[in-house]
Amino acid sequence: MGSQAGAVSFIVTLPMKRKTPATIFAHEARARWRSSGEGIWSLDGQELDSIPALSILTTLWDQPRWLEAYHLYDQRGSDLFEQICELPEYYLTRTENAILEAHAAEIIADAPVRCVAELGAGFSKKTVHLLTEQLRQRGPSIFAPIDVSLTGLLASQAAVQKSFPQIEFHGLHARYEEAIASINRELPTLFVFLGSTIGNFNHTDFPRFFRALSAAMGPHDFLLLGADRVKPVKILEDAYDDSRGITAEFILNVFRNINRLLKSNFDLGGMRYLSWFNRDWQQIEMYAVAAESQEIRFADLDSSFQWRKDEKILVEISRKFDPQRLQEQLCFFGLAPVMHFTDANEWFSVLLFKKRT
Ligand code: AVJ
Repeated sequence: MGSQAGAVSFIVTLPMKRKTPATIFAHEARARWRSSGEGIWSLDGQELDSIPALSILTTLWDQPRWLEAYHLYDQRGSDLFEQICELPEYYLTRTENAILEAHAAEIIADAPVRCVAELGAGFSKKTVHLLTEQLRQRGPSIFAPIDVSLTGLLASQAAVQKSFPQIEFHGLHARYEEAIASINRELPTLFVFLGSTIGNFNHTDFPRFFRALSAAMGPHDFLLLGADRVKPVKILEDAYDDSRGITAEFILNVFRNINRLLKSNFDLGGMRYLSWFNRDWQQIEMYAVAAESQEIRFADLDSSFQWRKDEKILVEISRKFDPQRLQEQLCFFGLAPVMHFTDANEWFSVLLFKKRT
């Protein structure tokens, strides 16, 4: 009886499985995702935009006042960040790209997977190196970028489908942790988290993120992590205070975005940008400072605060790492170091880990 029932369900589900391209999702998770167009998936009942008000007010009322980094990336912020990546002082993007270009073949050879899942930022030159090698070494594969920006996913999709028609594209429109938890653990996957975005995570976010990631990873999964390194302070500080003032514009733009989201009245002319390397915390801290006292009102929320002259709001942190320590730390989360790649100056590290079983 048992085997007969098994045979019947096999016959029934096989054609359905063919029609559903999403072997990328774990069986239990599949029902929670709905298609938002060909190749793009959204988590059901997810209102990605309902949280900003709460998140912004909570951290602005903290002492010192601060903001979560993801508010930086509205359309203008994303454009400004693209410009930062091209700045002579901002060595991160081009250094990481050179490392990946030089070592993509080795990375892919060391990580035998069928799927590349990229956290954030969609599709760039860096990802191209990995997908090119994945296709060359393994043939048709899956690429699954995870991003809260639908625009970013659509741009990524257009680029991937054009350059890599043999790669199956599944854009996951969700927060990292929710998307990661839905990916099929039996599908060997290389999680890719580049650009030293990990540097934005504070000391609470960091363990929370790696605990969630490691718990979601299956026995055949790998993690490729890009991390900016501790180095002479002058190099670090220049990278976050460029001579053209693009970084300042990027950081202060967060208040333009908040004004739009919450109908507030931050005066961008009445503030300035300030940043430095905090040696104790090994992080660049990026602040907005009030040039004179401003009363900040949130029209729809019936609340306000006095932003005093010279008071700072911490808009972003960018932590700098020591790769050996990072490897030791990730061991505590069940991630075993496989490879470490760096540049000739040892300014940036790309680290490959395997989920320990
Ligand atoms: C996107 C978080 C990696 O920290 O270097 C660049 C953001 N902020 N310049 C970084 C950023 C100001 C960037 N990350």
